[in-house]
Amino acid sequence: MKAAVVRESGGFSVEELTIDPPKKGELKIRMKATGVCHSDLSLIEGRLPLPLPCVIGHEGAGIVDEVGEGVTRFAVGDHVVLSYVPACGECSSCHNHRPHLCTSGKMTGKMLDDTARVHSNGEDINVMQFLGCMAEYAVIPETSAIKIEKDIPLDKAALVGCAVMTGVGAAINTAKIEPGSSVVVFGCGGIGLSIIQGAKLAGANKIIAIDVADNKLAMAEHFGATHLINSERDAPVQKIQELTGEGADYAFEAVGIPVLMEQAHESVRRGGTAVIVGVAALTDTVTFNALTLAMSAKTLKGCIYGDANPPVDFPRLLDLYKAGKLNLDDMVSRSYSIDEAPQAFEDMKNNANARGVIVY
Ligand code: CXF
Ligand code: ZN
Repeated sequence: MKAAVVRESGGFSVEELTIDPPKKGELKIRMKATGVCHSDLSLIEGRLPLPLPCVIGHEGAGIVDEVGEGVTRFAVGDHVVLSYVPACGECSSCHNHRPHLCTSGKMTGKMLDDTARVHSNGEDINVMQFLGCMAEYAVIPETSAIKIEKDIPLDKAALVGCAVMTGVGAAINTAKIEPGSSVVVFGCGGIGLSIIQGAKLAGANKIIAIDVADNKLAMAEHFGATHLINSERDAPVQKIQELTGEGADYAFEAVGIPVLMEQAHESVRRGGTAVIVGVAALTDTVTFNALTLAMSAKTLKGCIYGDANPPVDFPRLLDLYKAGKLNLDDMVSRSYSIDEAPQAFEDMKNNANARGVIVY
């Protein structure tokens, strides 16, 4: 099969690899679509420390091609969206309906039994997040698959596996935005645009989008932003104060840049909530004024995977899509073949797409 592989930090290439059949409790998925996410780029550029060589891709949808021993919940031909956190079902996070926080799967690039399914001339190749789904096939734990209805286009469904779940979930599950709220979103990539959609769904009144790229701001407006700030032209915190009076009710950082995290915290009113969604580098730190932290009574929340409960939330988001309330169609602004994956990442670096998607 063809797959996008990082062998040394700084680049990747599309290679011909072999993949084993699924073992006990695993599925082999024929991939139909894989979203191109900044976290893939972080892995390529070495900011996300995962053992190499590694197949990238963690936002995908496909069709079950083969089921491993003991699998009863899936059959060949089922359509699935992949979750990038396999949930064990037994730890306290899973028991507390917070499977996105399950840590049973270690980030070694191997499968849950600590062995590899993907190989290159006998050499083991790791996979990102138990998926490595920027490839024609992926063997994954069955707990990483969520069955979906067959009438949903898989290139749209794929986005629910990361960007859309993370962004809409940050707005609805993490922040629990109330109708009439004022909301600020720093960064209008796939996640930021999904936060905007989530804020709109939640009935926010003002949705202020911030980015350095005017075409991203135009996309933000298309998905529901009511006010746009180009942070290269205007000082965002000051502008937000002008637009909201005392600061926003909610601010979201969706880039992974420390200074934007500080600005998000500064942008909310006393008692407001700043949610950090962007994935920064392991070595980054943020600074907050120690007195203001207490005196402003603001809530600062981290958010991973939009506080998703994938078996419940993925179908819920796709129902909203089918009802015309969540716009996934315009989120996919360009499709690429797997051979065009390098171009897809170049386009992402140039802010060209809402989301680029590899299709097979
Ligand atoms: C990331 C979080 C860190 C591991 C890879 C996936 N989430 C979104 O892109
Ligand atoms: Zn992602």
